[in-house]
Amino acid sequence: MGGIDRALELIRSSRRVVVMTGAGVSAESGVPTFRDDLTGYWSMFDPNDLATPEAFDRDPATVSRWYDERRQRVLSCRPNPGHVALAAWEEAVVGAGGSFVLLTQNVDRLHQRAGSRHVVELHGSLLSWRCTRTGKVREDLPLPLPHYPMESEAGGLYRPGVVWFGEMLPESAVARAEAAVASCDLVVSIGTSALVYPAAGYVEWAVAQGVSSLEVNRDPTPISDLVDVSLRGLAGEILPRLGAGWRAGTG
Ligand code: BV8
Repeated sequence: MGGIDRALELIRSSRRVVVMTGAGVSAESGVPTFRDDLTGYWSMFDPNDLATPEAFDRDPATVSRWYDERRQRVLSCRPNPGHVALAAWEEAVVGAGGSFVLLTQNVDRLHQRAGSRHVVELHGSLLSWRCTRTGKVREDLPLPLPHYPMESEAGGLYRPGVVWFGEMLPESAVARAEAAVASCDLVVSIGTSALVYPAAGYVEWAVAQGVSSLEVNRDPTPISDLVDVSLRGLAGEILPRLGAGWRAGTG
């Protein structure tokens, strides 16, 4: 039986779904990924230069500009068929009395713009900026920022509202992710290199619990041999096929 058919079998018999997405699910929307040679952000910058609290302390202007440019870019991108298929899948599962939690490492908000409602942003969002003095979060800062870095009303600076390397994930996100993984009957990893923790650990934990597991990714990853079915290909092409087959199965 082909991979898609086996994947559909797992999907049709699931009622408590956890999906984990990474940059690959937004690639077809024009949002560069992190570790792909051609488009990866990291190929243009050294992550230690930009995605760490030390980098912001050392050079807040450069880091603020990089994140503001990414914020402007994602606001000009649109959800792709992969995002839309995930939102439709969630609606169908929840409508049938099941549960569906979308854990995302992405900071682009495209899942929410596609209609996904049960989204847990493990690494924050490019649209959020947080005051370094008060911790107050704002999503309404001018686009682009008037200057880099932007001072806050409290006399601090506005830093990107994302989780940097070496920073803890938001407690609320961790709590929601752990609760979802502990009670799921299907875990699906989509468009992620499965290298960043603790996000990658949630999928490994679910697999270790023995729940059904599926991966949709363009390239092989460290979990490709761990999951029940690993589909090689583009999220924007495979997810709509899974969605159509799943809906047919529930007819
Ligand atoms: C933490 C937000 C506890 C910012 C990101 C040393 C010191 C400190 C920490 C560590 C350390 N060593 C290890 C760690 C832990 C570290 C970690 O895991 N490092 C890895 C690299 C080894 N983790 C952390 O630091 C986390 N915090 O551990 O706190 C702690 C506290 C103090 C001290 C120690 C520990 C915080 C991690 C969060 C970091 N923030 N982003 C920003 O966006 O700038 S991570 C960043 O990577 C993005 O969020 C991204 O989502 C994430 C993962 O990348 P992917 O999404 O998977 O993207 P990638 O490009 O890698 O892969 C894309 C995939 O898609 C590819 O496989 C490709 O084949 C596929 N693809 C491409 N196109 C398509 C496709 N698939 C389908 N369709 C397509 N069209």
